[in-house]
Amino acid sequence: MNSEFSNSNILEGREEAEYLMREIKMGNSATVVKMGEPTGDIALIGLAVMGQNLILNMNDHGFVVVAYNRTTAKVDQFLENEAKGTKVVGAHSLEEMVAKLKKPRKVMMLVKAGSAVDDFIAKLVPLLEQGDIIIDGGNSEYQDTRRRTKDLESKGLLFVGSGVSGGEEGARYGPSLMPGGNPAAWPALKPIFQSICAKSGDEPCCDWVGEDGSGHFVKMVHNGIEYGDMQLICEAYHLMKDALNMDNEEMSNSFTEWNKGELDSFLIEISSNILKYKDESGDYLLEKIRDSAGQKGTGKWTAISALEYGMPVTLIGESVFARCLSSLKGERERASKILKGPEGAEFTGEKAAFVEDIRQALYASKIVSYAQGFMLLRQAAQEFGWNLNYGGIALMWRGGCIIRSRFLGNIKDAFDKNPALDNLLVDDFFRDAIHNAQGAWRRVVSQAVLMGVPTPCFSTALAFYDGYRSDMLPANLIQAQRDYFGAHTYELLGQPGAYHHTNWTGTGGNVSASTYSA
Ligand code: NBP
Repeated sequence: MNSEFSNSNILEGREEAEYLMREIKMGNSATVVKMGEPTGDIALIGLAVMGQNLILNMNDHGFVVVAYNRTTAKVDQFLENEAKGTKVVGAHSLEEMVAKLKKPRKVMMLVKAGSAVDDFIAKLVPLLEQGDIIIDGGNSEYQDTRRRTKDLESKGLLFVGSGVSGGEEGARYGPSLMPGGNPAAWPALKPIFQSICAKSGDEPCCDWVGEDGSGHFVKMVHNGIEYGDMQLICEAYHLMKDALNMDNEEMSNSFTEWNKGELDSFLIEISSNILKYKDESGDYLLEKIRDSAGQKGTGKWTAISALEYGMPVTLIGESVFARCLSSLKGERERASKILKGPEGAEFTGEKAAFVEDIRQALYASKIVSYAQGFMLLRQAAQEFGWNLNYGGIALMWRGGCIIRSRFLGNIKDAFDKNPALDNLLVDDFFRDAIHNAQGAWRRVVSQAVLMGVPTPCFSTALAFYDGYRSDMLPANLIQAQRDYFGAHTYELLGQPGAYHHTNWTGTGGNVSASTYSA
């Protein structure tokens, strides 16, 4: 069947005409449009789960969306099913799609990250005019977004790379949106993005993030933090199960309780539900799931960026490695028959008190993780000259996305109080929170070590905290060693910037290596 003359197309044309007649009858001059003129507020390319749901969300908020997909049969399917009875307009070619858009044209892609995005951009460029906007809402790598923003700017087009978080449900009813790129695009996008996004109270969980790749960088760090949050919850579960021998109902109840306080968050809520979920045979499903974690790469990208920009984002790094270790299932099974843990280590304290200790350890570790995530954002902003609004970013994550939590409201407050805050840990609220939790945190990490229960993220967070609060670390010895074996030089306390070399053995020369810092 020639799709140009499909039933859905006729239906769509009729619905469009009826819609326009209704608008004309309403007599609202702002909404009256002439027949034949383009009516599309925005086009959306990519009719998979995210694209379809975002279109329906935009439609609910009164925007006319032109829907397009590489496999055009999906346009017809969408119009005949999910989009039936809506104002959504279909297009079967990019030319048709562009012709249906009001100016400046806004074209959003929700397609697989990578070459698909570049292919669509290449096809769109000849069809668009100066000032038109292309938005990539997929999980693209931020360096790609930097390149695309620059490239399209040279062609007079405005490019935006927007993080979209919240999965299917978020896309449908309110995602967290993190747009960055060419700032000239924001005034035209703002009314659409801020009406379809999640809200925290009355405030939209979407604001302009910053220049070129910053939107996708912020989304990447969001995903890294998500890895960290998930691993912290897993460590709490592991301790409850193996150190305290709690059953799934008890663990679920603890998580439900935790969700009423400082840890109130989407991930704690779903973990509580998962723990008590039973399958058809009446068994807890969780305990039957293979303990080998998957990953798609955004946690790894965050850890790589942390290494690249020299920021100690240790908790996200550990959470990625914890997934890697979990995936060595066969090797672990073999090792478990060879390698022993501590003999007869049993928990002898008071169970309820230790559950509360675990809650506090989780809270303190989570504060460290977010502090590290914001350190990475600050460093990237410096690296690329982005003007990031850190309080605004906390608000963007406050609702709609996977890491949404009450706690992000406290982070926003901290940056509102002091936008130039050095580190979240030194904010009064978080300083006091860590001071209150640190006794419990240390007990949990010690107990875990004694019992042989691995808690890589609780432990690394505590080690970071102890390192960050130390005015003196043993790096003086590293500097001495480097100078001893490689004449790499060292600075003296109180004299930064002046480099010295010592002939430590009396047999080396006095020539030093060129200085560098890493
Ligand atoms: P997918 O990531 O599965 O992508 C499906 C879409 O990409 C379809 O429209 C498909 O067209 C198109 N596509 C592919 Br695949 N290869 C293409 C190519 N070479 N050229 C042109 N189009 C191509 O869909 P999704 O899960 O809805 O995700 C969309 C984007 O949003 C992705 O970047 C994803 O990482 C991101 N994201 C997803 C989620 C989530 O929860 N799923 C959350 C947040 C962000 P076709 O129909 O013709 O094959």
